[in-house]
Amino acid sequence: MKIFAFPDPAQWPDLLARPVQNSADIEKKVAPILAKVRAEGDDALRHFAREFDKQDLDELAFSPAQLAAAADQLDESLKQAIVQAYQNIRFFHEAQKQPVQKIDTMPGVSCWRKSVGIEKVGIYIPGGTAPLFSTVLMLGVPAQLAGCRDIILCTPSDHPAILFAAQLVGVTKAFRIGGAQAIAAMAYGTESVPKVYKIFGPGNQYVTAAKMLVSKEGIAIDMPAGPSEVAIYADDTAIPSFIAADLLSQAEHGVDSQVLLVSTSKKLISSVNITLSSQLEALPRRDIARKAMENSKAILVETPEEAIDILNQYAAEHLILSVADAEEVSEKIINAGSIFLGNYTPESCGDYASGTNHTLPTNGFARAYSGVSLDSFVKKITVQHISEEGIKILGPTVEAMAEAESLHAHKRAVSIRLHALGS
Ligand code: HSO
Ligand code: ZN
Repeated sequence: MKIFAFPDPAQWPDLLARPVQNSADIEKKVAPILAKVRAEGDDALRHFAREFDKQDLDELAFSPAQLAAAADQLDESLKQAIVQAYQNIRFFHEAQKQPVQKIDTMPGVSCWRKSVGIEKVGIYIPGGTAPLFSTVLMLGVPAQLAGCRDIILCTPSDHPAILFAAQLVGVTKAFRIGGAQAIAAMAYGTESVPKVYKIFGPGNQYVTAAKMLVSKEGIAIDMPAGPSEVAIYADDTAIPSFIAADLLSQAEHGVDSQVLLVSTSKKLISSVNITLSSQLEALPRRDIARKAMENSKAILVETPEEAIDILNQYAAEHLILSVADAEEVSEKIINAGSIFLGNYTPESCGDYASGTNHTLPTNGFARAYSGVSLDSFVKKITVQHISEEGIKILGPTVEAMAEAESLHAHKRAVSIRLHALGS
C-alpha cells in the first residue's frame, strides 16, 4: 500500500476522493436496452440473452423442478451455513419491527403510523465470477419479513445456492435474466416478468445505470451504488495479518474496490504491508485484488482525533475499528455504512452471516443514507383520528394558520365543523 504520512487537512479531500464514474456514456448505451424491453417485452429479453450472454432462453422463469433440485445440488455443510445465516439475518431484522404507537398529541387528537410492505419488489443478483447468494438473503429476508406480496428475483446465474436461498426467503418468481435488461423487465413488466415498485441489488455499471434511469421514471431503487469499500482504523493493538486479510477481502470483490488504512502507528502500517504481499499472492483472485490494492492508501496520522476526522470525512461503506477502545471510538463515528469492532470482527462476518445487512451505502453516500434494512421494504403510512372534542381544541390553531397562509378553503374545512358542533 502506498503510505501517505501526516497529510495536511487541506489534502484530505483529494486523498479521500473516489474515482469519478463516467456514467453518462454508460447511460447512453443502456437507454436503448431499456426502450427495447419496454416496447417488445419477453422477445427483447430473449434477444439480449442471445446477444450478450450467448444463451437461448425459451423459458425465462426458473422452473419449479429447477428450483426443487437446487437443494440436492448443494453440500450439506453449505446448506447448513446458508440456513444459519438466514436465521441470524432474520433474527436481527425481525427486531427492527416496531409496535404501532398511538400518540394523542392533544386530547381527542390521535396520530399513529402503520408499516405496510411494498407490494411488489424486485431483487437483482449478478452472475459473474462470484455467485452472490448471500445477497439473496440480505435482500430477501427483509422483503419476507416486511410482508412484500411479490418478491421477484432476476439473475443471469443458475447457481444452486442462489436458487436455494431464493426459496428460503420466499421469492415468488425467479427469472434467468441478467444485465440492464433484467432491470428494465422488473421496472416495466413483460409478458413473463411482473412489474415491481422497487428494485434492489448490486450489479455492474450497466445494471447500476439501468437502475438510475428507471428511478428517474418513478421506480424506487435501494440506493445509488458504487464500488465496494472498506476503511480500517488500526492501532498497535491490531494484528497486522488480520488487517491485511480484511483489506484483501474487500479488494477481491473487484478491481475498482476501495481500500483504506488509517493508523497512528507507522510500525503497524509497515507490518501490514509486509504480510499483505504474501497473503495477496496466495489468493485465487489475486489479479483482481492486486489491481484494487494498487489504488489503496495507508494514511499515517498524528492523533486518534485526526484519524476519526478523516474517517468521518471519508464515510466508508464498511469501517473496521481495530483499536484498543473500539466501542468508544465508534461513538465518535458519524459517517459510515456499517462498523466492525475489535480484532475478531472481520467484515466477512457481516458480509455473510452475523445478522446485519451487507447492502450498504458506498461512494460517500453513508453521509446521508443508511444501509438496507426492514424499513427499505415498507412504507410508513400515517393515520389520524380527531374526535369532536379534539377538533374543538385543535380547530382554532388550524384556522389561524390557514388564514395566515391565505388558504381560506383550508380554514373553512375546520370552521364548518366547529359551527356544526355549535362552537
Ligand atoms: N462486501 C460486499 C458484500 C459481499 N461480500 C457479498 C461477500 N459477498 C458488499 O458489502
Ligand atoms: Zn464482501
